[in-house]
Order: sequence, then C-alpha cells, then structure tokens
Amino acid sequence: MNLDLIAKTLAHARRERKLLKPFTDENPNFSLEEGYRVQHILREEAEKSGEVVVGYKMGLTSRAKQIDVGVYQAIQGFLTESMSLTKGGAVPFEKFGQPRFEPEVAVILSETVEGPQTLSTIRSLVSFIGPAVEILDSRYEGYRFKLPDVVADNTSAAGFVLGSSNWLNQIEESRLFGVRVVKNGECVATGAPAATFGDPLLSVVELLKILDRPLEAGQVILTGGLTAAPYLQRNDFIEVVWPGETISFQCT
Ligand code: OOG
Ligand code: MG
Repeated sequence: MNLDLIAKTLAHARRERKLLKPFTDENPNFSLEEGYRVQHILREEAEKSGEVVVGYKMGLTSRAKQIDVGVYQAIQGFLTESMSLTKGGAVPFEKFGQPRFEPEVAVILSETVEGPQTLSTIRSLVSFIGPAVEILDSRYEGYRFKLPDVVADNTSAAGFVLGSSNWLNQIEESRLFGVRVVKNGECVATGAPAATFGDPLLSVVELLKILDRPLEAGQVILTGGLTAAPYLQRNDFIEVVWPGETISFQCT
C-alpha cells in the first residue's frame, strides 16, 4: 500500500470535490493503523500549508452513529482553524461535496494531558463543556467506507460550530439534556449527551488512549455525534435546539 499516494488522492479529491471508492474495495488489507498513518500525512501537509490544528474529534461514539454508517468502533481525527464556523452564520454549500451535520458535545480542558487518564481526572480538568455542531463531508461515495478508509479521510471532518453555553456547573445533569435537530422547521432527530458512552467525557478518555501526542489545554474536543447525521442541502435552515441555547445556521 502506498500511503503517500492515498493521502495525495484524498487531498486532491477534497480540493476538487470529487468522490472516491473506498480504498478497502481494492485493498482489503488496508489496515486501521495504515489509515491513521495516512491521516498523519494529511495533518503534516495541512500544517505545512499554514493550517493550525485547534483540536480533535471523536467519531462513532454513539450507537446511533455506528448504525448510521455501519462501523462499530470509535475513531479519532483532527480539527483545524479553517473548519471553525460561526454560530448564526452561513455555511457555504459549495465548500463541501456531500455535507451532513450532527449535534455534539464539545469539551475543552484547562491543562495539557498526554496518554491514558481516568474519567475523574478528565472531569476535574474540564474548563468548557457545551453544545456544538459538526459538519461532516466524506470523500467516499454515499458515505460507504470501512474503518481504515474513514480514518484516512480524517473521519470526514469538515466543519464545526461551537455553542456558547458552558455546562461546567451542571456536568452531571447535562448528560440528560435533550437536543432536537430541526431542519427547515421539521424535527428530524432527537438525542442526549448520554448517547456517547453514557457520558461524553468518556469520549475524551477514549481519545487519550489513541492520541499519539499531548492533548493541549484549550484545544477543542468534539466528543461524537449524538444522532444519525442528516444531509445538508443548499438553502437548508438548521436549528440544533438545546436547553437555553439554539445553534442555528443557514446553508447557502
Ligand atoms: C464518520 C465520522 C463520525 C461522529 O461524530 O460520529 C463522526 C462519518 O460519519 O462520516 O464524526
Ligand atoms: Mg462527529
């Protein structure tokens, strides 16, 4: 397997908004570890071209998401500054190929940590925990992929919007806060943070088991989609409604 070639093919497809067949179709031996090596190459290329990594995302941490894409293991990707979108702003459809979106919980820690940590350590270091929306965009036709493919494609990371509510003083209760996903006035999904391993902070615990470098203070962690991800179409108006805060955006 030529991992540099896979990275180049993915980067080119992303730039040109071209869709690919999953690499595992022709290379069933393409492994998860090789998928992460490809992601690493893409990260280095992004950083070389001036992109700044602002955090990480966990994927496939809820049953709803695992069933949605038919992949049953949590995975990790990186987030860059240019993926950050503004709440209430416009999401330009032409930036993406086949965008989808999902409600998530975002976490920020007050200290840098590296390697496996306990849930109670993570809980004691949280400086922000609150609502977010992730925008996904897969390089693979129809979101059909196996684990190594989607890991190589930086776990479909394309954009994210952070909310402004900080649930720090309600960490326990917030696990059962309800979220409604509303597309053009119609509720298309509902969920709660507990969909992520029972507690979104467990997603941070999982991240630290697989991350090959420090998780820095202030970096954003998207802990994983809480519902199946609806597709985003041109002109869609999206509202992700949490207690006390609605994250909305218009797809243009
Ligand atoms: C893979 C990424 C999954 C999540 O939150 O579960 C993900 C995909 O569905 O394209 O971001
Ligand atoms: Mg996600």
